[in-house]
Amino acid sequence: MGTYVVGDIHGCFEEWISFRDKILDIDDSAEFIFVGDLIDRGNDSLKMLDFAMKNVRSHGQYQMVIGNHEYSKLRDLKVYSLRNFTKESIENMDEDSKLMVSLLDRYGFFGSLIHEKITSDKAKEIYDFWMSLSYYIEKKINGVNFIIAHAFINSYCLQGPGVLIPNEYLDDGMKHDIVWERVEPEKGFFTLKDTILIHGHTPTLADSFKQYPERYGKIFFAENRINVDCGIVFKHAGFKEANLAAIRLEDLEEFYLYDTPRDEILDEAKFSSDECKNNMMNETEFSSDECKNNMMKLFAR
Ligand SMILES: [Mn+2]
Repeated sequence: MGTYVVGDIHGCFEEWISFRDKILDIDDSAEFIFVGDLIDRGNDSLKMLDFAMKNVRSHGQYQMVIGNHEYSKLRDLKVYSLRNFTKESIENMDEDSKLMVSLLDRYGFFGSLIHEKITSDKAKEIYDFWMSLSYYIEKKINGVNFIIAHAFINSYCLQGPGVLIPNEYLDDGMKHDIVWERVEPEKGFFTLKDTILIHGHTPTLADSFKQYPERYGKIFFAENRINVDCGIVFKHAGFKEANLAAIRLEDLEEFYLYDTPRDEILDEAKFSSDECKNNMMNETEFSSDECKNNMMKLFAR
């Protein structure tokens, strides 16, 4: 039985179900932990949200930490839940009011609440679900300490050496930064040096990853940090390398929805010659694969 930490899904519900079934085929008691950002950008945010609300439990087969796309909607969702919207009142809403609600966020989430006639009572359930989520989950597996969070956890979230402030005592600034922070691809998880941080948030399709073509669109290992966001939703925007990925905590085995051979991807001339030149001039010492090998040694201790 394995623990699979799954990258950002962003409304790609069908891809998620295919990926889950692919993993369950080889491990029928698999446990899944989402790194957050289940909604927005993709077409099926509400379906994905519905799946999460039905299945995610704090110690269940499906677990989850909150992402910035959930976090940033909390306040407006609370307002929505207090407006006493019913199916009837939404049906009778004038177009201007619908537009005002749909403009609450730039990804169309609130627009789809109106479109699907989501009542205030239902919105309150969504709000309560998101409020119940942790900002980080700690796991100790085979003697290795893991922390799962959406983006990063800075040192000011420590309450003492090697000890993070418990979820319920994090302040709003800390919560904001845990779901939003972006650090350079190579940076380790300096906050807790003896712990591996597993996170999403910055797809490994981002420009900053182009200098590591062998890991472009794949799970990225940096010292004691693992980025599992392979940007599945950007498949719909023409990124051939976009993928849905999970890492198995028991042995750091990588799992992908699409097992595209690397040569095929790299042959696509994704990288301009200018970029190639920059890469050659960089002559960086950094190797993500070497980072992975070093992390694997932790299991042998
Ligand atoms: Mn994010």
